[in-house]
Amino acid sequence: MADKIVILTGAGISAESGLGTFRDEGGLWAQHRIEDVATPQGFARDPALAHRFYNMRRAEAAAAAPNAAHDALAQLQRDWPGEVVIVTQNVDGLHEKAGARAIHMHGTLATALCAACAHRWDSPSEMAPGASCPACHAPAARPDVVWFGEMPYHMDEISDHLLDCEIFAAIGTSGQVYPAAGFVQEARNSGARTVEMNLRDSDTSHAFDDHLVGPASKVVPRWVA
Ligand code: BV8
Repeated sequence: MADKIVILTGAGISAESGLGTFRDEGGLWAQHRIEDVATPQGFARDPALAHRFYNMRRAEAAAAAPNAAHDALAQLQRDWPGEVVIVTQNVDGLHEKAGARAIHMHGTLATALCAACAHRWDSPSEMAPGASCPACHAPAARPDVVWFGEMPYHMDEISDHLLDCEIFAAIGTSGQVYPAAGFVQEARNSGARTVEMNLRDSDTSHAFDDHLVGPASKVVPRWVA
């Protein structure tokens, strides 16, 4: 039986597609306060500011193309004889653009969410405060992304995958945001071999068996080959 592979991706896999990361030099969190744009409290306080932040990121993601790292993971999902599960913290949709399937634990810019009835629909390119839900008509539309203090999506499914994988890879993530940063330890506890692919050490590098250092567009295709 071929090994089951679980791959966690973060903003670094999309950096070479031109999308900003969060914590690198000049990253998104250097330009915007997390408290203002990526928390429920910030959204309640100033929804126009939060919508501007996500409208900008939605436009950039729509214009971005997958890079060789996304393509290599899509090819791995097609060619590997065992199961390949991609869990992404990214909301940019580039895994799908490359033809891969991914579990979006932090949501996605492509859908809007009704905070009143939890209805989801294809997000307009620009969202504005007070936009109403097409299902319940409450003025409660918000970006369908998981903010700090909110429970990431699909956690039970992800935990099940981590319990029975033989290989766990983390690509382009700083290992600073939980619960994603804790996945490597869950995989190790299940006996998986773990590999980190990043430009530099992350906060969880100590927990990985192997390290492939370099840009994702170079390192990931080599790992997949
Ligand atoms: C929750 C929104 C609980 C969407 C984001 C312990 C356990 C559980 C929770 C916590 C905990 N300790 C603290 C918490 C709370 C908090 C947290 O983790 N805080 C941190 C800051 C300490 N976690 C939460 O609030 C989470 N929720 O736990 O809820 C709960 C329980 C019950 C009921 C209700 C709630 C929610 C976390 C999700 C927050 N949402 N974003 C969006 O705007 O995109 S987080 C944000 O950070 C993004 O989603 C992003 O994906 C994520 C992680 O960042 P990275 O992807 O790693 O990006 P980063 O810039 O940091 O790093 C880039 C990396 O790439 C670097 O390492 C760099 O070297 C590398 N790189 C760069 N270029 C390249 C490259 N690598 C390769 N090639 C390149 N070219």
